[in-house]
Amino acid sequence: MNPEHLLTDEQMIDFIINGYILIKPDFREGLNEEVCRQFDANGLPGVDFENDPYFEKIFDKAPSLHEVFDHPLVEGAFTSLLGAKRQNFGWYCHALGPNTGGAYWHQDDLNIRHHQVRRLTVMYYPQDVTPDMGPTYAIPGTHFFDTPSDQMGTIGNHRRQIALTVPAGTLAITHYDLWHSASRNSSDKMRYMVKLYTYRLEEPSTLTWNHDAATGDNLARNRFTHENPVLAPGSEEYKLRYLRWHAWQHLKGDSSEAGQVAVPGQSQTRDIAKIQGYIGDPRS
Ligand SMILES: O=C(O)CCC(=O)C(=O)O
Ligand SMILES: [Fe+2]
Repeated sequence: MNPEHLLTDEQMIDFIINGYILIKPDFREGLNEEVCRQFDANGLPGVDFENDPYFEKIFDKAPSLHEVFDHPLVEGAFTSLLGAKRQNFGWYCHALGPNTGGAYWHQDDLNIRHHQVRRLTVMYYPQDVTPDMGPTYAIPGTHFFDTPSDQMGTIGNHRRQIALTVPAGTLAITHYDLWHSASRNSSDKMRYMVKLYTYRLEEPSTLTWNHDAATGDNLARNRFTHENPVLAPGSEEYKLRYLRWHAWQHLKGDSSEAGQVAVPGQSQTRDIAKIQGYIGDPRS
């Protein structure tokens, strides 16, 4: 793997804080349009759990997707976040027809959540997504919340929600647990989004991104302390700071550094003194 294709500390920290990054590789001219044309012409794969449990037949319908997901920057981002050994566990095309679709906040799958970077949901948009085309919405920072699904479904607009109105060829690489929502396509165009689920097969033991040992930890510490994308109140913010730091240490292959606070539902011990030391405002 050419190190130039790996993510930087800034991008890794963005991912930990916000629960997503956007990348836009320099795909060859016409590749995005080709993917759309292939879906237009061939339709979507049918559901066949027995023979195609991960829905890989999507590649029969749109073979050009190979080129998208084999791009070195895509590979580099996946390697940075999940290490070299990964397993893909689902491929989907979300084709949202004109005047269809609705919105509700959710986290995918069962409520078995991880604050560490273990699973990704990757969303590739082969078209420019305009506000009327049913962009995916997300709320930065919500990947740390293990939220009862029935309660999330009752939440309407959130003051920090973002619409992924992105240019063609963008991939949103998101933490699997990020709150997100489809939205209504009120345009007269089909909106395509190709989604991949993928997870790490090995615990981190070596650095897998472009980490700068001289500056990385300080940058992480400062940003984890001061950024608050979801506008969590103080009583929640300190938890996020801890979880971010723990996720960072986990990626660095050294979870012991973070202190051993118990995360609800997990069997870790608690070292409050160390954590309080960390969450103290470094400006004071
Ligand atoms: O269609 C979208 O924009 C989002 C769909 C969704 O919730 C998902 O892919 O999990
Ligand atoms: Fe979803």
